[in-house]
Amino acid sequence: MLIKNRPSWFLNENESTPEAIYKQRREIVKKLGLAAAVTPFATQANAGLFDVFSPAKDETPYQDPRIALKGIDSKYSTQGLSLTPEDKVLTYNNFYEFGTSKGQPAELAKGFKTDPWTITIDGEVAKAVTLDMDDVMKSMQIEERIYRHRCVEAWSMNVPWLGFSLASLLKLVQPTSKAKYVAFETLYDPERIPGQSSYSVGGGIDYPYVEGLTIAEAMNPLTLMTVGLYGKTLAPQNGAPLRLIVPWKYGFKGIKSIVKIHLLEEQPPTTWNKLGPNEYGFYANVNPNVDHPRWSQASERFIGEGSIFSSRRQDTLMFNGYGEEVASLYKGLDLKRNY
Ligand SMILES: Nc1nc2c(c(=O)[nH]1)N[C@H]1C(S)=C(S)[C@@H](COP(=O)(O)O)O[C@H]1N2
Ligand SMILES: [Mo]
Repeated sequence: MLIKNRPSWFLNENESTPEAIYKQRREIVKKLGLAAAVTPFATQANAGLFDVFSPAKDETPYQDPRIALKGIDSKYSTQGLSLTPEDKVLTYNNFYEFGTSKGQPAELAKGFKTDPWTITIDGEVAKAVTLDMDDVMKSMQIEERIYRHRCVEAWSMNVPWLGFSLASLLKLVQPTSKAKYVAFETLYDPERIPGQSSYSVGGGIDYPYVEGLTIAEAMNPLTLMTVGLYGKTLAPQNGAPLRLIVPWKYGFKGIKSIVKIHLLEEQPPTTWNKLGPNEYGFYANVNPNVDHPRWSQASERFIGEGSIFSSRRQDTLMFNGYGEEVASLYKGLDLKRNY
């Protein structure tokens, strides 16, 4: 469900630090004479309670920050698979900086300002640059690419993204011959991103979230710098204003809200690999034959129409169905070892 209006527990932007949220909750708990055994952050279960007793409601209607965006059709779009409904793409998210449970990022990222925004591209390049996101939007040819989106948690979607190839952006900076890898970094701003200052929201991950690709993966035409979905610019919970989509890899490679792109000679560290090196590799290519230690990757729950809990299962495809375009990148590489 896409919640159009702010829930009553959602604070004004200038108050929305984790401390402020926590203090407001504590105040309410005190007023009610309730025991303090209430979690500091609203969950779906207790939101109703606070709805009833919340003293001052913010009556300003919530303004959807997304704006209309068109893209030209792409030959790379998925054929013959229905789309995941927009409301599911907007609410069934992983963006741990805004909460570790599904539905939480859509709420906690509301009001997250992504304008102005700059992206720095530097390292092994002839021309390092800092680009204004507005200029990126004006200068890049936006395409619509319908891609399969497969999370390592064994669910999948089919999403009409809008974006441009990473290769077209990297050409601007002219990578040097030493540029063997590309590293990406999410914005680090604990004052605006609750999970970066609160363990209970962000799961205690070492932020900023970082990801990486080999230069060949980065230059593959499928690799998409994504700025929108479903005919609009990205919502904050989907990684506004700019995120990566690498459709043949597990979703965690698709780093959100990027501010830095650094080209380098050595393989860069990546967030999930640092957290669990035997569970999450650097490559993270979708592969039905290589199971995650805790679950099988042979099939996936496709998030479509109807309840998430009754999603149908479908077989997982090698390289998520993009083998024709990318299998040659991994010739001679042992994909069981290099998961
Ligand atoms: N910065 C950041 N990027 C992130 C994540 C995250 O927690 N933080 N989660 C990843 C995971 S696990 C997935 S599956 C996708 C989910 O993207 P979506 O919510 O737009 O579907 O984002 C990826 N990018
Ligand atoms: Mo994921």
